[in-house]
Amino acid sequence: MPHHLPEVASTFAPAIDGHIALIYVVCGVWLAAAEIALFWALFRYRRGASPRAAWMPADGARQAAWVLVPAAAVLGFDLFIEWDSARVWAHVKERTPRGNVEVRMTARQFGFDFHYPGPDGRLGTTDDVASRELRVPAGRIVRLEMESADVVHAFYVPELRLKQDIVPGRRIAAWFEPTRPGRYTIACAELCGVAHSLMQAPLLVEPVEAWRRWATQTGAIR
Ligand SMILES: [Cu+2]
Repeated sequence: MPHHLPEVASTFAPAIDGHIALIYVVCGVWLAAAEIALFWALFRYRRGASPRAAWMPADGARQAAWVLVPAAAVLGFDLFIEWDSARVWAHVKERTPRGNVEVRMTARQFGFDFHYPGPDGRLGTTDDVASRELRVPAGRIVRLEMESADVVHAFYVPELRLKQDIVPGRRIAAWFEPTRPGRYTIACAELCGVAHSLMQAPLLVEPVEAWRRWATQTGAIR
């Protein structure tokens, strides 16, 4: 895994890192090949080592192949990256699984509020339990229902490799399965006003038992 990326704390993070690595490798190989060819040509055809340049027509299939074959190869690699990207995207964004824990999150200038279903087990009812931090159990699927109270915000936790815009007037679902207990920072990743850079909330990932104790004590879940 590329070591310059933040620590990995969700089940789909390795797939996203793998996709980034694939882009590095494909682009890196082409960059190296192009630079090697360039410097080879500079050296091979340096002044004094080769005959004088002369104009020649280049309208045959053989000459066109010099352009068309590399272009087709680049297109092929591009489609391969697209295919891998679509695969990862579908896993992270399109197939939202049912959550073991469901939380409603409201973004507003300049913070995030969280609501747990409460004793009746249903979101959007009067017994919902409010929280200023997102507390979730490790190894369980968390499903977020996200809303904005004012402008466009974005939920972003680099360690989860999860970023999702939150658009006023829409309820947008996102999911993740945290793998590693710890304290992380939820940041807003959409310029949303003067205090945008201060818009944060804590994400606390706890071992299942510790989380369950908190959840039953506060009545956050049934
Ligand atoms: Cu914001």
